[in-house]
Amino acid sequence: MAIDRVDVNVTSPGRNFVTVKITTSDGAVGWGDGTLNGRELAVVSYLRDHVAPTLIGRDESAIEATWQYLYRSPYWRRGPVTMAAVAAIDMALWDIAAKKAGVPLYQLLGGASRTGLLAYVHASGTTIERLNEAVHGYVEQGFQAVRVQAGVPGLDHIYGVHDAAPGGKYEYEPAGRPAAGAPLRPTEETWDTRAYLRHLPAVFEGVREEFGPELRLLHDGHHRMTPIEAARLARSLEPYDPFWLEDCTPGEDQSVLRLVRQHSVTPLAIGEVFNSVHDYQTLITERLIDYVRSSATHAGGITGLRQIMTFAGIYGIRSGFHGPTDVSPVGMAAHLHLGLAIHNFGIQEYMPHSEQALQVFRTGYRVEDGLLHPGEAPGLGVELDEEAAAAHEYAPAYLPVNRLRDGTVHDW
Ligand code: CS2
Ligand code: MG
Repeated sequence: MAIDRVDVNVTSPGRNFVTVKITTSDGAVGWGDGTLNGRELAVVSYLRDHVAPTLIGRDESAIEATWQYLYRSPYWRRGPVTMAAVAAIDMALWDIAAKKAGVPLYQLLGGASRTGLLAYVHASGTTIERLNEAVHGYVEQGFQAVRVQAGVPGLDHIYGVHDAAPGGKYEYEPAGRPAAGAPLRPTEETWDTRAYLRHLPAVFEGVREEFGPELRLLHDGHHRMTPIEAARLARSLEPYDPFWLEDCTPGEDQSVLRLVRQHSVTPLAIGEVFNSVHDYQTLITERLIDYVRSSATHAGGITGLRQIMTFAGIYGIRSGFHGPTDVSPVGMAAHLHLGLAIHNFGIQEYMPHSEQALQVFRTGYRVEDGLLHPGEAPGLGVELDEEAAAAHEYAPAYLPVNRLRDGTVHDW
């Protein structure tokens, strides 16, 4: 059998998603996620103009060979656009392979290593009190791990920090759409690292006091610190037993984490902006991190992410796959199947998609007592409803720009 069609779907049920549909000559269909937040159309063009035409007629079961063909043959390797495109094709081919075998994908990846995947959810609040209210809502639902982000006195707004709406409904959407008639530009936010470093230990103290020692607490530093600032933060959080500190420095300079490690035993997680195993070489071989944050969607699909996890496993480093709402339900399913199968699973980020998105993507995965499971449907277990998707036209949206108080563009 062979690949007959490669279609690229762009839909925007509340936010943008790029989805590949591969159809084979015997009528099998597979879905893959290629969503790259704020740069979606670059991936669409890469797929439609440069990838799809080269795949027609290829054996759809040759997944590894197709991955290598897409990775090596264009000469220009890696990069987020390329690897999101490779990811979408790779997921769709794995989806087809598992559907043809009549099994959920995790069975092809080695079978289940556990009964469910420990999930962490996002709680935030402009004050510690509001944050604790949000955490309570999740604990009541049975979640055992929560990422805590809070407002900082003196800063108007911080990325990822919102108060839950009355009734506990919590919507988090990282990319912003300009108001009607406004110029198409990212919004701007102001950042002050000193104020943040002073305040964050009090946030952890406030949450620990309220919830006791058992609840796992995570925090995302969003690449905003220098190495010495990151070391200070990691050390100052130690009394509150953090599960991890994520993206404490910009990840591209791998060696800076040596300095953070010299000063702290707070576990570190990094990699949501990485797109290949090579981005992790120093981090993994020197054991500078504890958790791999990549997503299948941005790191070459199941094949790419599995390479990273095999390498990480040799060094005892575990998974913490990126699971924001900008990874579509198809990408999320890929994480659940891979996470269920690999030995070195750690934790799975779980930011539930909106009702609107879930009317377009029909999912079979579930969460029970804070544990995720991909379900038993053959393949990935997620289907795109193309008719429902067609009702939501693409609308550009951008992640914000972060500036210091004097206007200097800052990392985030
Ligand atoms: C965040 C993401 O989930 C996370 O840890 O860092 O929300 C991230 O900001 C978005 O994926 C950016 O598109
Ligand atoms: Mg993050």
